[in-house]
Amino acid sequence: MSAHLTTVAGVAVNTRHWIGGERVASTGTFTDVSPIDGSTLGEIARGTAREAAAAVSAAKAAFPGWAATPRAERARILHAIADGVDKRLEDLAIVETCDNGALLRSHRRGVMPRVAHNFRFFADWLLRLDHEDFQTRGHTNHVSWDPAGPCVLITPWNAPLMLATWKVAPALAAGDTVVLKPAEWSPLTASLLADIAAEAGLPAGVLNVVQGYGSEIGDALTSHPDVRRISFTGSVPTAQRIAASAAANLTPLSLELGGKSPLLVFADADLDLAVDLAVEQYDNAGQVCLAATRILVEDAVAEEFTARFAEKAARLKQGDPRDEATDIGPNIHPRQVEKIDGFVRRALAAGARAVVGGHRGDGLYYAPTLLTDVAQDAEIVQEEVFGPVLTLQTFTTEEEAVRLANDTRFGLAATVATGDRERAERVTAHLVAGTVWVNCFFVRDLQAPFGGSRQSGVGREGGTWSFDFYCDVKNTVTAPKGFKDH
Ligand code: TXE
Repeated sequence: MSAHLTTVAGVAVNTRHWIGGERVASTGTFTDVSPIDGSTLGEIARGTAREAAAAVSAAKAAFPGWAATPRAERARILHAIADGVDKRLEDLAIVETCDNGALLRSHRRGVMPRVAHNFRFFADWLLRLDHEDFQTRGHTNHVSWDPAGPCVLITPWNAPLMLATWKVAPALAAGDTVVLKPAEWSPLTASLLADIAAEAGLPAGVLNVVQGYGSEIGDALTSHPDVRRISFTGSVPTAQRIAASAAANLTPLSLELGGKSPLLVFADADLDLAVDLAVEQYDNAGQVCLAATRILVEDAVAEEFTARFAEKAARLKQGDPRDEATDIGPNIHPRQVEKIDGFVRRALAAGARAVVGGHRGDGLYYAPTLLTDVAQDAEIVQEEVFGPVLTLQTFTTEEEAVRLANDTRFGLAATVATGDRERAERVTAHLVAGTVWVNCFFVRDLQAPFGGSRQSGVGREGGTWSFDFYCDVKNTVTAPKGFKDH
């Protein structure tokens, strides 16, 4: 096997960057390790400012051609990419599972079909995108959605290809060109995407993929004057660094950051449903930005809720994510497990009680954990853990529930479990969150706006909101006079 290919579960993956339609090496590499068993998956090109500049330059060179490509043709190529994702669904699913430890069954049945859908959805939306012209004192206003230019897309490891394509698809649909920088803990499926896009006929330089540590290659991408948009999903401190770096050129930013979302359980709720919603928060070993990690339960049902929750959580099967029967896989990285455990240790030392779990398991597995007896201002209630760790607090009134729910620096999502429709309307009206679910969780249409309030983010993604971001929206006002043919 050639030095720039690695084989993961029988699938060949190129470990180099993809720049201007060529595979490009760096002088250095970094080791990509599987969270399942610590095995080495590959030596990946370790990007530097040099490859960052080359990728932006390739994206800049490809931009005029792609921007001028008729919409129908752009849409056709995006559909071909979606077909390519479908064709390689099994490869993508197993490689992603080996790389980030999330469940193979979710990748097969939920995540990878959704990746294909990302391309189809934005291709179709592109063809519908147009404002009606309107008149102002006989003058015609024509609003157009012009491609903006090269975009830098920086993505995390918790749902690597899903979150990358959520940005790549609308950017390409808009007529922009892309430099994608996947997370160093899960670099592989982005490389497969480059292969799929090339096979689908995407011209060279329209999609570029650079690998490496954010701390080493990030700044050269985000401070580059030829970059017209930066979209980032990740942590608040990294977002702050990116915003500072982008400030030099005032490059527009879309930031999708962390959360500490609440699940409000009222005494009038269907308790079975509420327990199901709460246990669902352990999905992806708790590495979900939207996860409702703060469970707020009305006093009257707190005891019963907690008992039912503990019973259901005990039935979750933790183990190898490649096994179809597994419910919870490992966390991504030793550093992340240390971080999770640190949060739990400090919470227990401060007087919290572990009703469920509260300790590490073997390797990178962390026991699903529920902590009670936590104060509202405690670190464990205020900070994102990004592991299978939930807290439970109680409330007596609706006002108190809303106050607790809103009392963090985040505002990504909130979930309400109640049997009373009027209460649902009252409570949801007061919640500070980009997405609010009532008696459900994680139902997400690509047409809907997605993003966070407060420190959970800047901007919204999805449907029109994505095109608003990736396009330069232009209004052309034409007078009814002055033309020779008038
Ligand atoms: O994230 P980073 P980390 C949260 C979660 C987690 C914590 C730390 O709480 O525990 O963040 O995770 C790139 N310039 N979320 O440290 O650093 C990096 O290479 C440009 C929530 O892994 O934000 C990767 O591609 N880029 C979240 C990406 O940023 C830089 C998902 C995300 O990594 C960079 C992930 C720089 N200076 C973590 N430094 C969510 N919202 O879903 C790093 N990167």
